[in-house]
Amino acid sequence: MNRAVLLATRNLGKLRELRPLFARAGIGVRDLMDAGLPESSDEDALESYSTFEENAIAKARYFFHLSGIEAVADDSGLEVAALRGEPGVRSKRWSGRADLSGMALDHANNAKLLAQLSFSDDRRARFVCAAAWVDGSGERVARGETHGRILTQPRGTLGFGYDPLFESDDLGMTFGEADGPAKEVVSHRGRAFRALLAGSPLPESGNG
Ligand code: ITT
Repeated sequence: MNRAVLLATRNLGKLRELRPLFARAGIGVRDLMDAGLPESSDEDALESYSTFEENAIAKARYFFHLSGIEAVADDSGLEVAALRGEPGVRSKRWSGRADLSGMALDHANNAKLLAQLSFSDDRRARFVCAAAWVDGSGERVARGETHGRILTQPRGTLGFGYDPLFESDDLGMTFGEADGPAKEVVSHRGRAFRALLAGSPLPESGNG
């Protein structure tokens, strides 16, 4: 029987990045809609912890118990040095605009970031991702980070979230300018999931 892991995220940007990563690892995936799990208000309470790791485990655990399918989840965000690590685990809802979603929400968050840094010369920031895997045999979590600086204007239309404002130290361009494969090599998400998969009992083929 083919094994498929549940990619437990509602974020389409994350899904776009995770599908090729799992495909290259030879692991079949299903997303939450494939698995017949439409969004529910119970999910609002999942990310209530102060660390990325605890939130990622909470998401993966919730969806594993709900579906019975081994589940991976990611909790991620931006930590800005001059803002003492904000927005951190609050990155998604930082703007306070509960009425917005998708690109409109990203836009509001980016506008707040530019406003908060408008008088700051220190533009250093890092993205952090905790990637969690929960199945019947236990729970694992791995972290990835990537460093860069926040520009004064967005550049590029690729990616999602804070990508157009984040100039990667590794790439010398913003994550909004980098295509998926280029971003994945150095990104917090690429690093976290590669570390997670390196520690996994992997897939059914037994070739690796
Ligand atoms: P799920 O919980 O359903 O996975 P989410 O968008 O709620 O989706 P998070 O709680 O982990 O995910 O919030 C992450 C936020 O951090 C995300 O909405 C972006 O604003 C930002 N973020 C995380 N990774 C990013 C990336 O690679 N590029 C740009 N912004 C990112």
